[in-house]
Amino acid sequence: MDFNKLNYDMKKNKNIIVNKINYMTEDKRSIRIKSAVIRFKRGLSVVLASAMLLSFLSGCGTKEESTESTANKQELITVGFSQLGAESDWRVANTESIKNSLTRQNGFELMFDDAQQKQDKQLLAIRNFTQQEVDCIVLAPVMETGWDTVLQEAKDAEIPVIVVDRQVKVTDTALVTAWIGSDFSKEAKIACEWLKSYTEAKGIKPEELNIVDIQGTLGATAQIGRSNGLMESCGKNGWNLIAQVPADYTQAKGKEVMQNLLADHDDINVVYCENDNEAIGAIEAIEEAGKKAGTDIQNGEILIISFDAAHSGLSKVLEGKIALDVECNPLQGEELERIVKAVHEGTEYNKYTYVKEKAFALDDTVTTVKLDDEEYEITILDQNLLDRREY
Ligand code: GYE
Repeated sequence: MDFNKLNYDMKKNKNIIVNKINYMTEDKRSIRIKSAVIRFKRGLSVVLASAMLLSFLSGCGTKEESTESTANKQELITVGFSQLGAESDWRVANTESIKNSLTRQNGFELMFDDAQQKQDKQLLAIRNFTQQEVDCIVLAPVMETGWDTVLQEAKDAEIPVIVVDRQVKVTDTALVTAWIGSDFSKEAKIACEWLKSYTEAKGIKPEELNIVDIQGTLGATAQIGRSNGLMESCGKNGWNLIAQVPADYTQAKGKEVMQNLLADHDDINVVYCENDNEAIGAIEAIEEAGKKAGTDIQNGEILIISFDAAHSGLSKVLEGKIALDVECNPLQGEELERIVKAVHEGTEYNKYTYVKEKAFALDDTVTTVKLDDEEYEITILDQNLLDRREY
């Protein structure tokens, strides 16, 4: 076997592979990172070593089937996926989407770890994946900080790390190979601009709005973007922000927090829930307290804003109980698959990919909102749209 030729053919092949990303991206800075080349070199040495082994085995008259299955195994890209938990419908859909894309059929060997919303568990999972020398680590981080050491260990072991959903704050940005997720600040702006237009259209004065914010897990990018966006709008518009309480994105905590808020304040007329599960919990608390979730603030109804627009949340929109649901798209599997392959093969990909998102309401008082220079359309929900919802 001519190993020089094999080496040359593989290099040539690497250079002509073109990867196309059909997704909405904001950062057009396509990169070809060093670690991908290192991974490629590592792959190359594995192939060379196995080629030597194969030629030795075939000399010994070993059966064809066994050489074939060895080759098949080597083609699989091993991925360790540390998912932060299963706290919401969004999260379950995100896990499903990634599992459905990183399949053996698509060329992956996936190792999955659910950290039950605990960063310690995620740190452990990443260390395990690094020790097992996976080809790539995928991380959906519970919060932004605290990742430098484990990600440095992965980098030292030449393992690329792709972050999905929330972001990580690390001193060396090269610790993250790529990221896919949502623009949480933009989601908050859409929600607040809608509230501004809606209340103006109904003749409700800014100082009449008494808002409570049921926050997500503190320190998560989704929480930071959504809470900060609301605080800015309250300051700008003169709305009263009477309380901000975290509820970890779960229905049970959303309900408990809302019960306490209702006990402490009798003038709440807007509840800004940082995800659908919290909103569903809050609605339960509101109804159990004998109040009504709806849009008629002037007649005592409590207006609820939510994020995710999962099927469960949209059902509440259609019932008139969630006034606005801003979409956060969890279906990141296909894009992740493309990026993992590109990183592995050393072809081009975008470092940052933002997914596309909509916003849904039942009431058609507001059909567009203005975001800086962009006109953003509000989708008016109907049964047909709800029936077609994938998650
Ligand atoms: O909104 C929530 C989930 O980080 C975007 O986390 C994600 C959020 C999502 O648990 O439902």
